[in-house]
Amino acid sequence: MSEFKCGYVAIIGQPNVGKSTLLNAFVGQKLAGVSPKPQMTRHRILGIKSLPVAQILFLDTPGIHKPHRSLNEYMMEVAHMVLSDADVFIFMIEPDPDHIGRIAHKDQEIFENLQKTGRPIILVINKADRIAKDHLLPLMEACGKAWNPKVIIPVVATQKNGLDRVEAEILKYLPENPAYYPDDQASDQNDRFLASEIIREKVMDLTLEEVPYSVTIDIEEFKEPKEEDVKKLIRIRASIVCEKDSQKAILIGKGGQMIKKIGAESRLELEKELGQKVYLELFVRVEKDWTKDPNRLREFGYVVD
Ligand SMILES: Nc1nc2c(ncn2[C@@H]2O[C@H](COP(=O)(O)OP(=O)(O)OP(=O)(O)O)[C@@H](O)[C@H]2O)c(=O)[nH]1
Ligand SMILES: [Mg+2]
Repeated sequence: MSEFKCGYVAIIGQPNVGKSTLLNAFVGQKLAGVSPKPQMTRHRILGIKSLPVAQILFLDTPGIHKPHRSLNEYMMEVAHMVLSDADVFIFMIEPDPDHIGRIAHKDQEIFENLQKTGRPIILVINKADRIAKDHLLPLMEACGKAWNPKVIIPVVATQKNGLDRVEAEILKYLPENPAYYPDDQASDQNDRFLASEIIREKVMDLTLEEVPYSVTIDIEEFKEPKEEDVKKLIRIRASIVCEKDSQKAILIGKGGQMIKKIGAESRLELEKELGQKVYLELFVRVEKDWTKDPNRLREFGYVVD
């Protein structure tokens, strides 16, 4: 009989390819924020999938991009740290409908960095629904020729298509180890983090240009309901922290419309994910240029440990 397996599988790729969507799909619950805009994920996010024969520890990472301020440097440090922690890589790319069968230069760079680690790479082409089937083949051929990966698996993460194949492939390379976590645990993050991730996701969706990239969420209070509380409300007080007064004005909106919308959408999703009623109090606060200030970054939890 083969031994139990457990190990870390890092999901690596350019911003916006669908890494967090895949993580959430594998674990079957929302752990990471997902956005149509790039650079949603800022931290390493662990998703635990327990099976009878193995425990797969997925690590979602910030999309690989060129840093241009301290916050982005932090994000790239996280991605690089995960490179050294992982036993197996899922290297995720997405097809470019305008350049059939062409590998992006940035993907070539990422692949070369992964290859240097000497660990197994499972190549996943996500968003296979975005192109015609006969356009997928030239890309698979180009990847096979350029990278000679162990396997190439087209998936549609939003529809959970192709995930079984990816899982079967992971199990081939996962090291023999006892489970690191209890089998009913889905992550090492708490509900406070989930709250900040969901609120920031709504800011990403509802605001434009530089605003989403200038925002962090400060959860000032997160109170579970007390025994005697008949309504069983989770009370959350949070601030959307931005960098400039002009951004604050946008986040509040005319007559407070924007912050109301962010609050209402966040509350609905929080209630769904936490399975409880939520009372959410939301504020906007300016902390000048916090994304460029290492001390402020640390205060807001952007710390590499
Ligand atoms: N059509 C299609 N869209 C997808 C698929 N997977 C993800 N998306 C969308 O792609 C966008 C980016 O998804 P994310 O999961 O946030 O991407 P990410 O790689 O984690 O992005 P960063 O955190 O910014 O690096 C979202 O709008 C998703 O809904 C897919 O299989 N098909
Ligand atoms: Mg992400």
